[in-house]
Amino acid sequence: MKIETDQGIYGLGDATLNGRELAVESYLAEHVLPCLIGRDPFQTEDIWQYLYRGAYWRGGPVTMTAIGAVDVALWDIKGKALNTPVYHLLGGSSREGVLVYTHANGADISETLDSVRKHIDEGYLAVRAQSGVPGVASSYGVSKSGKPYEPAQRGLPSESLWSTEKYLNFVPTLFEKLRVELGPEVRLLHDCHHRLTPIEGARLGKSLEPYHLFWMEDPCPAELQEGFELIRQHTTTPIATGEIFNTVWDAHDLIRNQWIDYIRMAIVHGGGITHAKKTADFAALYHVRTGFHGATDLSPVSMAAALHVGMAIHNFGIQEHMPHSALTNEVFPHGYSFVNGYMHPGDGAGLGVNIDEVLAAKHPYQRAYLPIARKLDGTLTDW
Ligand code: CS2
Ligand code: MG
Repeated sequence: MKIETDQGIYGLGDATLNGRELAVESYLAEHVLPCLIGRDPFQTEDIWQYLYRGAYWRGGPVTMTAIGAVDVALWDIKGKALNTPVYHLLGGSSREGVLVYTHANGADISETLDSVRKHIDEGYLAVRAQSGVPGVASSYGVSKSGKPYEPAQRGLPSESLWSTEKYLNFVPTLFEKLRVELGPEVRLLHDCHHRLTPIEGARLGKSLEPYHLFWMEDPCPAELQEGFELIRQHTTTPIATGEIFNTVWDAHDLIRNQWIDYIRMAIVHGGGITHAKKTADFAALYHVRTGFHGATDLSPVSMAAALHVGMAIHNFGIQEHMPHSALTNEVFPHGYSFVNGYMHPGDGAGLGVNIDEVLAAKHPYQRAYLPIARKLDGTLTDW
């Protein structure tokens, strides 16, 4: 999304919501943008409160992604108007660079090991490992086409089958092999993608303790925040959750009870930089660090915003980095960079990202859906 000022400065925001993009576009075009005409773009706090409280119907992914898009664009404008990178406005640089992790996956343990090794050779110090599970036709996070993993597909939602039992028996063997082959240094992460019950998450966390994961992500759906207390009672494997959260209230109990170690709420889906900073500051009181979502369904605008916040806040943990395609990077030229496992947002004014609207127009939106998942007996479950 692009917001233009009458001074000729424009800011970019990211309004993507994988599989529900048009809902956000309509919310912005029909309900939000008319209210922005004539406002002072420097008033990020008042505009955030206006869009959040003024809507009456508050929260949720569509609303908060729309607010996030506006907010990020306004911070971009602010930085450009002051000729300074956004992170300077958030506290300046608290670190040399932003530690990132990327995604490795394979059809089996051997392929996954090769994929982790490839990313280590590329310079990553932290790698998420997802593998095909024997007896499960298509496991989460495993590319089917040999191309980088991207879950959304054209046409109606595809259906995949899932077996928690096979998964729980398999995953410890994956990380045992990775540790034996790669040693203790590389930070290994794993995403359960909301598929377990709390006690199953506790079992998995306990079984992974010998392999010292950097984190076990989304062990179970987080609507029931106290479900994470049960996991916490059984395992020291660090826990990350929150990529589908939209406000700090979705994580309030998780954070204040220290039931998690990393909060993943994406800047774009969590109300933008204004709310991400407040959420991070609240999390800092409870030793909870950030691990913002950064999959390829979030644009380079989102990536840049996450890097600016990651540079400035004290309780930064790690940043997800699934590199975008060459075409996406061509549409969104940017100043951020990756060197030896760390990223830096660059020191250009604002976010340091631009958009080639002519090139973008050559790739019109095509509706795509995230898959759904069913257990082997056909019961619908969390994808
Ligand atoms: C995943 C995401 O990156 C992650 O941790 O959970 O890839 C998620 O599946 C997608 O963002 C969904 O659009
Ligand atoms: Mg995830």
